[in-house]
Amino acid sequence: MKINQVSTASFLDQKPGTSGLRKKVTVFQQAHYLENFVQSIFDSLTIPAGAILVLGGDGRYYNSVAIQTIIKMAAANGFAKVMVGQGGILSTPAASHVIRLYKTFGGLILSASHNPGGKDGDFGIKYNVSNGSPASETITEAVFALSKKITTYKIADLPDVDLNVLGETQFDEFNVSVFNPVMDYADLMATLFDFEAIKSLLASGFKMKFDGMHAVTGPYAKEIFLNRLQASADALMNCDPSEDFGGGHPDPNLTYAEDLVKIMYAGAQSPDFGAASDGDGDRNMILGKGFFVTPSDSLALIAANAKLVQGYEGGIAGVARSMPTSGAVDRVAEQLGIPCFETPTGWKFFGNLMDAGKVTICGEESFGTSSSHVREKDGLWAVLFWLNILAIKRQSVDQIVKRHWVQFGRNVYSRHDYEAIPNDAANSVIAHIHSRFATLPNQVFGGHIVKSCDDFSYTDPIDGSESTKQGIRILFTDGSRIVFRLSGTGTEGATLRVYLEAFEPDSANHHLDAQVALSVMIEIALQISELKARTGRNTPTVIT
Ligand code: VG1
Ligand code: CO
Repeated sequence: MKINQVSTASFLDQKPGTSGLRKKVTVFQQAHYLENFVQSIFDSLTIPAGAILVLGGDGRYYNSVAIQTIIKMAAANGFAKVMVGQGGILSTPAASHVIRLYKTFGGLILSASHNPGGKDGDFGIKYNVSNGSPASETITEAVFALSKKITTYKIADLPDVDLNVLGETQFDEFNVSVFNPVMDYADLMATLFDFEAIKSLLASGFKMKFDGMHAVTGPYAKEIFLNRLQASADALMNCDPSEDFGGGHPDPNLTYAEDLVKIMYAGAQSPDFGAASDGDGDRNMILGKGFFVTPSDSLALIAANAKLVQGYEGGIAGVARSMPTSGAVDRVAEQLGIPCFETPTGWKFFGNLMDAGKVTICGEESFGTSSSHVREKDGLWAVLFWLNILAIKRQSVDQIVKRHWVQFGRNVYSRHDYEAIPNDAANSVIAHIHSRFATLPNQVFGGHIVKSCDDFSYTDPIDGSESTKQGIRILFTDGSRIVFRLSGTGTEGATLRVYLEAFEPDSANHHLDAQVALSVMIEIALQISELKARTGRNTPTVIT
């Protein structure tokens, strides 16, 4: 096997964000761009003899081109074997599972998640370590530092591997295995959930609709829902992956999953349960007939009902949520007498807590929920968890949520995103709020008194690493809260996220629409931030 050392010049923008490096496809298509980043990852590692690399992605445009390059670079950098999902397909949670199941060294996941795909869309790459978790900030910072001074990369002179044919190809000491990306994952789901109970729910006239959004979960959904749970074919929509996600935006929320939302809000004939997942299969949206479950409520409800589900019937050790996620799960943890951890945004902060056995279930307000069965968030897992709960409770989705609110109170919650605003404008909003930190406490806004404000920082309880500047929190004495944060996954300008939350113990008010119930909080957020004047935006791009 001939190994070439290729001279290259560094790019200065290869800084991984919340979840890996995400850029426009055209940026990744620049000569040496992908190679530089992959070599920087490999250079940050000590690769032992016999190391296996798991490789795959969400099937978006450039996926298979990148895979062929990475296979050759892995060979040149000392990996003994690359395991690649057939067709280059591997959902993010399935990749995490395969990394763990086969005790591999780690994996590269090619995805820009919920960002649009296609030639003019986004591409991305993320490194996961041997426990299946996204690399920590310590690693991603080391990779960024190396990427700024890289001068050569190593690539083996090998032919392309046919990614569509299952099986092994041997090149001297190096092996490429193309494996079925669906089966191990589906088998894992079958151990966690009562497939017989779900099967009888689906056979009882209960109607479900799952929207794969033309993204990676399609093949997984077909195997699990059609083959194993015997759902009828019309239970699935958009389950054939395409390189540009059917021209859509594979983000499962009320704005971008609008076809599913229409079906679920069509009145009496709507299905009983609707769900969708994102580009790489780690997000989920849960809907009932004419009813939207906020991700924060979904997390709380899953934790509260975990004992009903076979994989969790022994109880859960603890829960964790990202800081901007609502406090609904905190109330469940308190009642269950288990710890609840508050981490910065991004799944990489949950891995240590799970490895240490401190938490079983984790979630984020951004449509991410999962458990310690993998080290990523897991869209289909959440869908199956809901179906399992529904199969046992035999109540409607909205009944289950409303009863949960009666028991625990309702954390009314919404997130307003202002996408693709100029960086300067976004930074000026954040700087302006910072400048008010000293004077905000004790001020009264619309009857709400500011208790405190800060920039969230986190010390990992397991390894002691610190993460600062993780979002501005304005906390009020009545328990309501506003959070401002800049996105770390966008590829155009800046995205400013405003997270709004108020606690409503009184069930007489639980029927209120979140935007109505939070209207005062929304006004306060705009007033404190001067967002409209500073960004020129009068309305959010997306409300969830
Ligand atoms: C967003 C979400 C965050 C999530 C991240 C990756 O990050 O807010 O909760 O972990 O996306 O999800 P940001 O920095 O844009 O707010 V995925 O499904 O895009 O890998
Ligand atoms: Co995703």
